[in-house]
Order: sequence, then structure tokens, then C-alpha cells
Amino acid sequence: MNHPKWVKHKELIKWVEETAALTKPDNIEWVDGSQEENDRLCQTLVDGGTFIKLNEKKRPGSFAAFSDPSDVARVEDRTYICSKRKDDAGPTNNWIDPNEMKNTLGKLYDGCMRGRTMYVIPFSMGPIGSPISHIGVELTDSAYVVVNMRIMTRMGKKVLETLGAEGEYVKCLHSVGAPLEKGQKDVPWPCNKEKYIVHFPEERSIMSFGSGYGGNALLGKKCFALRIASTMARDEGWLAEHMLILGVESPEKEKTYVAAAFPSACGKTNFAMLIPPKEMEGWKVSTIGDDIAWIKKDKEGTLRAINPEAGWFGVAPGTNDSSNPNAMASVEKNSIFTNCALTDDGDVWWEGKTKEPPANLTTWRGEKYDPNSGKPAAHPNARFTAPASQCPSIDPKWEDPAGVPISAFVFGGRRSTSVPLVYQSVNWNFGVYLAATMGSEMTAAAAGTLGKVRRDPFAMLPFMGYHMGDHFNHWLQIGRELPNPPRIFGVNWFRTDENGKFIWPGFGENMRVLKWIVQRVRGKAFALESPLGWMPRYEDIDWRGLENFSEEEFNDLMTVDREIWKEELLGHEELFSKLYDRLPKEFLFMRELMRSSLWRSPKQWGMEPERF
Ligand code: SAT
Ligand code: MN
Repeated sequence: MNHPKWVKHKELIKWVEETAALTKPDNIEWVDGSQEENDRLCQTLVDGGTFIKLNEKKRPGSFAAFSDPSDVARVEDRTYICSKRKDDAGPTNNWIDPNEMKNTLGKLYDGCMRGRTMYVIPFSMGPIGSPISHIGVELTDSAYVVVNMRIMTRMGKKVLETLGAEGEYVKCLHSVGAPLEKGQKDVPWPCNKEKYIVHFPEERSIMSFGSGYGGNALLGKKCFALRIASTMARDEGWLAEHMLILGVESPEKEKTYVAAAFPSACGKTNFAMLIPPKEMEGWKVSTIGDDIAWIKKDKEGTLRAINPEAGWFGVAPGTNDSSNPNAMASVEKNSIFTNCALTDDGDVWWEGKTKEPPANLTTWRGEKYDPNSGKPAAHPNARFTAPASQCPSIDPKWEDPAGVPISAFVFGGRRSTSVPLVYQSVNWNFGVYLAATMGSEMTAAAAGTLGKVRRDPFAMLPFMGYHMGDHFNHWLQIGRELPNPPRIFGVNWFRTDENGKFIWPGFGENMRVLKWIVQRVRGKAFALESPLGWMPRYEDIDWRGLENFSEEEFNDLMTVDREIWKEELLGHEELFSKLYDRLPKEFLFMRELMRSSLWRSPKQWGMEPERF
């Protein structure tokens, strides 16, 4: 099985041959990334029943795919960080000894690609050749993975040219784990009941088995760009974070770049693409990334960020022309829709796309949709894969190899009480504390968890490649090395009133908060001291177009309730005790400082008494 002439990397060729000897595919295909190749693979997927070609007039160049009902999301309980020492994975990760794991996987991979083609996908996370980018090679027996990776990353021949004869790359091995016997007919979505998503941080390699879905299979995303990259970043002094990146332009055309971390299902994609209210004339938001940021310090000591991805792998349900017009435009063509519903004219639909579902829908399970069944038409985790370049709000610098300078970090979760709409940390260290202790109320139906706060430090809980406590120390260290570190903010769009209704309208109105943030960064907005940090007064927020949002409602969003915060600090303690052996000492002092400031008279903070 020969490799093409343009493959020069001997060690890579050897790895491909060794893997093929183990997994025993019928063929090996080196992916070149061309249009011709993509068209051919899409046709193969249509012929095999994995893809349905959508109506060329309504959704040009686009396909729908439907997964096996047992393979619809990332599998956190099957995800492992196999560092040599258990301590290095830390208490928030699953760990198994790397040798033992390789033994187990070796048996599963033996012959697992029989009857299939093994594709070799060279890909670059980040613009090819950028000093912030890194290269990976994914070996997979899924053509669905190849065509998704073509949207989500820069891939193909040009990546190998950059890698050269001996460049470094991350080894990503993926198999759906469903070998075909001679004459056996394939199914539309092959997968295996037994699943493993495994990371070897010291080797910088990934082995994934049994799933074809999302982050389990598109290994550039969470596996490489977060879990492996976070370890690389710790070793090399940079940051790999679960953050969107956006640009804010003021009416004076001043541009400020912000990176923001929110746990899954808190609207990262919507925030990254927000459209400001029209009354806020001259304010614009542009998009660099919606999920992951890689951030390195340049020679001047500025943190510069890239989006390592090239596409959106976004949650479809809830996306519509008012919640996110930019995402809707991104998916107009050349997109892949997984587990969405089908309309009778060959288009896709999902809950929330339109108020009323169209007639004659086919559900993601291939059944006729019955609105009274209580069952959704699209799976709640249905996804679109769309090229970022098709997003109308994409920032002109989104592929700049130098990255964009980050002026502010924003951290937010879903909290019905406690956390105010927005506040600014008094300094870097308190900001790291804020990020480390952030939490989110669970929305999933997992029994008994609804409304419970899950601590999700840096929104990285499922994506950390090493000990969470070390991550806090890493952030503190980064701050020590920066002459003028970015300012750090906390936000919460999800405070509710006594009837459980959201107080803040969200979506485009978040621009009002973003404006205060970028003006704070530039020393142009006022703030008051509070027990948590700096906070805007009512009059510090731009209310044009939302004048009927009263000062009283604003105060409801900004209250820092002492009793609730005493509880909150106990929650921090619970997290700290889990991470005690690697917890920064600073954190204990900061917690005590917060505790004592909560007991001070609000008057001493210069705040209106009724707010506290
Ligand atoms: O499936 S992905 O990991 O790509 C998306 C997510 O679950 O956050
Ligand atoms: Mn994510």
C-alpha cells in the first residue's frame, strides 16, 4: 500500500503502516483536501445511506446525516486522561495506567478496520504556518469524519507540505469499531457499544474507539485542541481554552478583542455572533471563534489568540433568525446537518428554527413527526457543521497568523441567583479565582441534577488534559509574566425572578454589557467597588432602545446577597478540598478576603444600601 509522492514524512509513513498492520483496513487513502475528493466521499456517503443530499436549491452543497440512537453526544464517562501518573490527571479526570489502556485498546483495534478504508487526514489547528498553530494527523475509518474535518480544520496536502519531512504532529487514531466481514452489508451509522476516548498527554497522542459522533470522532476539536493542547500549553507557557473570541468595534472604530468562557449550552455561539441593538449606533461585533481559543504571548508581552478551528460544530435546536442570524447564514450552504429533522422538500428543521413546525416532517429517527407525541423532531444535541468563512460577522483578521490581541477575558455560567449580570475582578489573581470557582446550573435531565450547581472551572471540566489545580497555578504564572494582563470579568445572563423567569433579555442586549466591558478595559467607564469586584451602576450601562428596563430590575440582576454568597463560598470550599494538594495557596487567602468583605457594611463600598 503505497503513499503518494507528496508524502515526505518517514516517521508518519511508518506510523500509518504500523496502524494499518494492526487495524487491517482494505485500503489506505491519503486525504489531499481537494474538492474532487470531497465530492467523491460525499457521494460514497450518499450511496451508503449515511448522507441524504439536501435540496440543491434550498441548501446547496449540503447533506443530512442520522446517527445511531446510541451515539449522539460526547461520552464523558468513557473519556480518559492516561498520563503516566494518576496525580497528573487529577481528581476531575478518569484515569487508567497508559500501558494497561494500550493493552485494552490494542485488542479492540486489532482488525477493527476490516472491510473499510483507512483515511489519513493531515490537518492544521489554526491558520497553516501560524506560530500559534499546531498540526495533527487523524487516521480514521469513517468518511463522515473526513468530510466534517474538511470543514472544521484546514486539512490535506498543504498541511503535509508545511509539516515537511520531520515536523511534529499529534497522532490521532479513530475507529468506529465496526469491522465488516466479507460480503457483510454496512449500516448507515457504524459504531460500537464499547467506547473509549483516550488521551496520552506525555506522548501527545489520542486514541478514540467506538463512536462516530462530534467530539468523540472529530479529534481536532475537544481531544486535541483542548485536552492535549492544554497539556502542551502548560509545558510551553501558553493557553488552550474553551473560549469564544470576538471583536468589538466602537463608533470611533476602536477595536477590542475579548475571549469568553462559558460551559456547554450557555450560548457561546450566539454570543460570539451577536448583533447589537440598532439603537447602539456604530457598535459592531465580529467573530473569530465560537468554541476554542489558543493564546500565546508575543514579543511585546501581549496575549494573542487564534481560533484553531475553521468551522462551527454548533447545536442546531434553538438557533433561528432572531437568536442567531449569523449562524443561520453560516449554514445556508456547504453544510452538514447531523440528527436534524427533514422537511418534505428536502431541507432540514429543528426545534425553535421556526415557531411552528412545518407539515410532513420526518424526525431524526426517520419516523413521521407527530407534534403531539412529546418527542422532538430533531435530537436535542443535533448539530450543524458549517464553514466559518460563510459567517457574515466573521472578523477580517480571523485567519491572521499573528492572532488578535486579547484585552479582556469573560467567564460566565448559568446561575439563577448569586452571580450578578456583570462585574470586573479587581486584579488578575482574583480573576483567576473567579474563573476557577465558576459554576453552572445543570439543565440536562440527568436524574436529580436539575438546577444543581456543577463547578466547572474555566468551563474546562470535561476538557482538561491535566490536574485542574495545576491549571489554576498555570494561569497565576501567566499573569505574573504579563506587563499589562487582560482584565477579567464575570457575567451571568441567567438570573431569574421569583417566578423563575429570566430577568435579562439576553442575545443582542448582551451588547450593553459588552460595551461596559470594553470601555472598562479602555478606562472609559465608571464602576463602583463591591464585595466581588468592580460593578457598573444603572447609569453606567447604555440603555438606548431598552429604556423600559428599569433601575429596579437592574438592581435585581446586580444584587450580591450575603446569605447566598456564604453558601457560594462553601461551594468553593468543596471544590478546593477536592483539589487541595495542588491548590494555589493564594486561593485560600482570596476566599477569606471575600468572606470578610461580605460582612462589611455596604456603605463602606460606596454602594446604594438596598443593593446589598
Ligand atoms: O461534540 S463536541 O464535543 O464537538 C461538542 C460538545 O459536546 O461540546
Ligand atoms: Mn464547547
